[in-house]
Amino acid sequence: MIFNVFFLGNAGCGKTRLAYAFNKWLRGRRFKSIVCNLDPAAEYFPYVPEFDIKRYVDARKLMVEEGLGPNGAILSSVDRMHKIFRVWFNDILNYNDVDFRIFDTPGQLEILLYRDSAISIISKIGESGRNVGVFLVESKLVREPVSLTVLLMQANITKVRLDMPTVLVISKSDLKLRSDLEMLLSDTEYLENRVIEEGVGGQKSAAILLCRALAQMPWRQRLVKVSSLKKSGFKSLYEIINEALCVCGDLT
Ligand SMILES: Nc1nc2c(ncn2[C@@H]2O[C@H](COP(=O)(O)OP(=O)(O)O)[C@@H](O)[C@H]2O)c(=O)[nH]1
Ligand SMILES: [Mg+2]
Repeated sequence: MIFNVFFLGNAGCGKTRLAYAFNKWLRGRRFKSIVCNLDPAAEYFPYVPEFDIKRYVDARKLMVEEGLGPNGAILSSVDRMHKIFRVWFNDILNYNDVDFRIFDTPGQLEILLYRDSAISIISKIGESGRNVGVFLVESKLVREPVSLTVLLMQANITKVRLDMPTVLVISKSDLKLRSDLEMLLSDTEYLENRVIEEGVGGQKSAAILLCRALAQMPWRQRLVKVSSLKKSGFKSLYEIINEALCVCGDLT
């Protein structure tokens, strides 16, 4: 069974670097793995992906051809990717003896969340293997409890929209982390108390309500931290991906 691993998260959270570094790590452990770029607007890769959607749909070219702005071109690209799915997906299917396909996704997470064509692409890919999402949360955005609360909510929304098992992973862990991060992630009451103590202004009361909603849908998983820079945490990432797809479903 092939694992389709989707790296998800906000622009700049480290998806592209991790796709490259994790792929290399997997290969070093004798797994067969490929990287597939699904970002039609990707400008630069630290690697040459085995599959690049830009060979079929290139947002920059669409800007010129259709007289669109950058955002319009990305939206139009995703719709086009959906329309010609079979054409490009065959290229990926040609790598039929792999264990992992790593999908690097568009910088703008909202395209995946709110565009039906993007959701449909992910679901069609899932017919060829087992989909798992890795939602990356950047270390510097989790130093402050209100920001962490919002990101946790976003991770939940992503899981609901994309309808696949999803794990939460802290990226860029070589940068400073809060010492109570594990508690913040595993105990919503503790998170709420930190929001009350550390939050400011009007956002605080709304964040408290979000914490209470999160208490109904907590991330029951252990803390996984990765750094593409230091090449650390990849074994934990590999293990949690496996566990997310295992029938037992226990990620603690
Ligand atoms: N310190 C540190 N920086 C990183 C790491 N991974 C990525 N970055 C930096 O974060 C920025 C965005 O990374 P990128 O992989 O392009 O993010 P993406 O937009 O999610 O694909 C780049 O400047 C990277 O060099 C990491 O593990 N540690
Ligand atoms: Mg990227």
